[in-house]
Amino acid sequence: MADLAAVKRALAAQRIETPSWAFGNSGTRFKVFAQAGVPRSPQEKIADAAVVHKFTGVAPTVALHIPWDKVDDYRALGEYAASLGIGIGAINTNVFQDDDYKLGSVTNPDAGIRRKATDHLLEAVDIMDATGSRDLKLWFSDGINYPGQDDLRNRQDRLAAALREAYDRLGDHQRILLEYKLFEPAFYATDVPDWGTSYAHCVELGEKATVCIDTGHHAPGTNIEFIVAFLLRQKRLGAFDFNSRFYADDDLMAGAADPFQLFRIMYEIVRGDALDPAYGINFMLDQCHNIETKIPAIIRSVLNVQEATAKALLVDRAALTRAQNDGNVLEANSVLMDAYNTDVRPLLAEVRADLGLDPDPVRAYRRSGYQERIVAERVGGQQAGWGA
Ligand code: LRH
Ligand code: MN
Ligand code: MN
Repeated sequence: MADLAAVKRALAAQRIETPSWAFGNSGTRFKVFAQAGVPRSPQEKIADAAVVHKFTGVAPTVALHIPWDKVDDYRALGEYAASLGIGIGAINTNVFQDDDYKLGSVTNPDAGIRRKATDHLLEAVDIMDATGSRDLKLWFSDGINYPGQDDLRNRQDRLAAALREAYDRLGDHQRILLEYKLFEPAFYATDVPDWGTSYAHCVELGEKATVCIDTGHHAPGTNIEFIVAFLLRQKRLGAFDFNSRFYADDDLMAGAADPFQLFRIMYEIVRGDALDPAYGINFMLDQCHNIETKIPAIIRSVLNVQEATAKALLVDRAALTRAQNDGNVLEANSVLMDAYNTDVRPLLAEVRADLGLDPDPVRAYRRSGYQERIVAERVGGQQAGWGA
């Protein structure tokens, strides 16, 4: 049996980071459905993130995306967040929305464009310095659509050179999170397509470079928990972008499409003693809420991650090890499934009550009147950044 008091302590200490862009209007390339009450500024996104933290108690940081969250004074933005009780999380770079980047950003054959893209990475570190952020999150849309379009290997060299510059600019407490994605917007070959490529670049860079796993960025059927186990063993797992997918990079609510997968991932995290914030993994959400109301959907996503984590913590690890060592296949599998099939909602309600929170954060949000207030006050909400 798992130690219940220890499970509750771990759940109360868990941290999940929200993405500023999830609060803004978003959509597919076919249509952006505008919602009433969405933020008109980075400050209003931060205010909404603070509300998610207020009701969940476990989401005290918000990731920014630059230039979507561009302001004149980043120090003041960090102070504003602090005044609302939250911190600035990962700074996400954006080298994918400029005409110059049609053939790539840091891997572009044109040295001038590579310079511009690399300068953006360095600017992001300046923003980290001003806001107190620890994590430089890098995702490159770079890749090619046609065989022969560019030299695959030269592109790796150009990527390595840009990463080196960004890495050398980091302060002691700062680090790079290098995200991979199999395809889209490039379709034939992506320059950082998988965890192995990201991992190899991180090893080449040094200890402050780690891999970010976006759960929506794999081929269908990929065993993501294996990647988690492997990277933890190598001490190179730095972060998650949690979201759900049915088909491609769907960016639906974490834990909605496949809660069992999220449980299997969180089990490897627990098994690797990597849940504690002191270990340093940034458990972020990276999702869009195109048709559902955003703030309650983000709260729901935080609860889904908590539920998967609670089930992972409930696995009877002694019984599991025994069954594994005995070669008892069915028993080992049922030990894991027993934990997965436990209804952990009452346990999480207790954890929240102990923290002085409402046991049902979505209902508490709905009762709070915040949604009605922002709908009345905010006119002309900002788009998250793409899909126009
Ligand atoms: C790319 C991605 C990456 C971006 C975000 C908006 O698909 O997952 O993390 O920064 O979406
Ligand atoms: Mn992502
Ligand atoms: Mn994505």
